[in-house]
Amino acid sequence: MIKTIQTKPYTDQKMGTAGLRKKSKVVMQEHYIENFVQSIFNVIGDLKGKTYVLGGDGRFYNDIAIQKIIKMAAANGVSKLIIGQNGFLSTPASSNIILKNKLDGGFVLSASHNPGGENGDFGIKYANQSGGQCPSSTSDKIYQQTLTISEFKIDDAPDIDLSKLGTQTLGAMQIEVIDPVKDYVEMMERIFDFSALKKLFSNGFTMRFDAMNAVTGPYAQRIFEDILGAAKGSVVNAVPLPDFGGLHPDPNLIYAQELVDLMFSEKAPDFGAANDGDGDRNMILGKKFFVTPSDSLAILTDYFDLIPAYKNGIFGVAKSAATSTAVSRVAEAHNIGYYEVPTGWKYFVNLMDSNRITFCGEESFGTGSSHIREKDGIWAVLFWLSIIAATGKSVEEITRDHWKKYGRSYYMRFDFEGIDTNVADKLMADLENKLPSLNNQQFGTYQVKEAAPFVYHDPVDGSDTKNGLIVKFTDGSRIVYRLSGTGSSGATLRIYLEKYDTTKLNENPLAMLQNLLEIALNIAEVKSRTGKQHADVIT
Ligand code: G16
Repeated sequence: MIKTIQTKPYTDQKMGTAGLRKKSKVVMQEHYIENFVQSIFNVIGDLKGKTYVLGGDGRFYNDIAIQKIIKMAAANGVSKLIIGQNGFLSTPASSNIILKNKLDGGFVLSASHNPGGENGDFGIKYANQSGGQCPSSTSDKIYQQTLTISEFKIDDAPDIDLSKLGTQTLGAMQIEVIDPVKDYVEMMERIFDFSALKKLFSNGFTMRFDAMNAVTGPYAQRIFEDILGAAKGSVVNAVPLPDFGGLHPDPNLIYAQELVDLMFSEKAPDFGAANDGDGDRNMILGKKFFVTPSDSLAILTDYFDLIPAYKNGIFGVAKSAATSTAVSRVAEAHNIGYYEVPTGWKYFVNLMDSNRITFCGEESFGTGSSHIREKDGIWAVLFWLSIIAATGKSVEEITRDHWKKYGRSYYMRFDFEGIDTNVADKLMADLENKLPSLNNQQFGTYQVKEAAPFVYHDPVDGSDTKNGLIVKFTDGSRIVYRLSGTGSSGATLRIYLEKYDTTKLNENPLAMLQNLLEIALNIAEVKSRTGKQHADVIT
């Protein structure tokens, strides 16, 4: 029976960089999910004939939220839902299902790399028919709906059994429960040369993949161990758990501690990688060696012709403004298109759809290609393994060769977390006002070339987006300031530093960037305004 339930609006349902992200306890409030989902349905309008994919990273509340969405979809007239078995689907797998089946969109229940559990975070990413997350023009409309919503529709049915594969119905709506891994594996087999990768492992190559108790465990075990022949146990933390077993599934040097410790020990395997909660982020490590995501994007782009799916050429490459400029030099060398967009994978979608780019990536441990419209953690790992298989070189050798060829962008990010939002907003506003006065100023050996907000004009839909403040110096060094859009409470100030060098290739990044860091902190008055003497997280 379809019920119409009265509700009151929440005022905090604005999507951030990637969907809605909140503390689990916020999302557990009465009608919170219902309000948000009904607002999306209201903006879409007529749902008759429409099919959506639905799944999540298995975090706490995934099981409850998914049942609510199923019953609301049925009550609102959706024709069909395709759902990952037991409610699991990684973000890249979900994007693939949308594109492969030409669906109208989908929902991924995840707060990505944020911790899970009752005291952790929960989130919903909403994708449209592009396979990527909806553009800001749509999320703005959804936010307006959430502010005025007064009722939602829901089917009063018992919970749907999502453990069995196959088709069932709820009222007039079809529900197809699918293997969350199968289509994704088939896609990877089409992109990469699996026989070359099998040979790599049969020759004794060793790896450790840390799924961080999140969604990629089953994908990674199937691909790396079952199909490619990596030793059993190469994939660790492989069972998705509601609280990620207490891990913070953010694949970086701080949170992927277990993997980092192993890779920097004498027992390190040849290769190490980790993915985040919903499987779109990746970290790449060699023996005692870390590859920055910015370098990773540049290196993958340089080796595009080793991969069967790209060997006939790629259109171009894009990065977020905060990401280092390493890939720009590769784009120039290969004479391919090069774009800089605001932070947020959704800004790459138009460039991919219009064949302007094939590859894209971000400093925040995201790399991907136009095979889908989300970043893809396992894709990045398979790409690296393919380069290793083809060149016979280690991760470190591949990266050092790259620096020799193109020079090195020393790059680091400093995060100041848990700042009062008013303090953070004021810091950014005052800094923006100050930028014009910085032009041509000298700071030690650094001279400012240009200081301005980053404004992106989308060449496809003509929209303009302002995101972050950039100070560029005459030697090519850069400071980028922006506030994170993925947190669930308070504000996080991110400061990104880059210094390019063609001769000093083996220095300590922190030593290379120390002066720039002091300049960045002083310009923005970070210490006096936030009370913080040091960054909370450095990557
Ligand atoms: C999301 C977006 C990315 C973005 C990242 C960091 O990633 O999809 O495009 O780079 O957030 O955003 P922020 O710096 O605003 O916190 P994910 O993996 O969280 O979906």
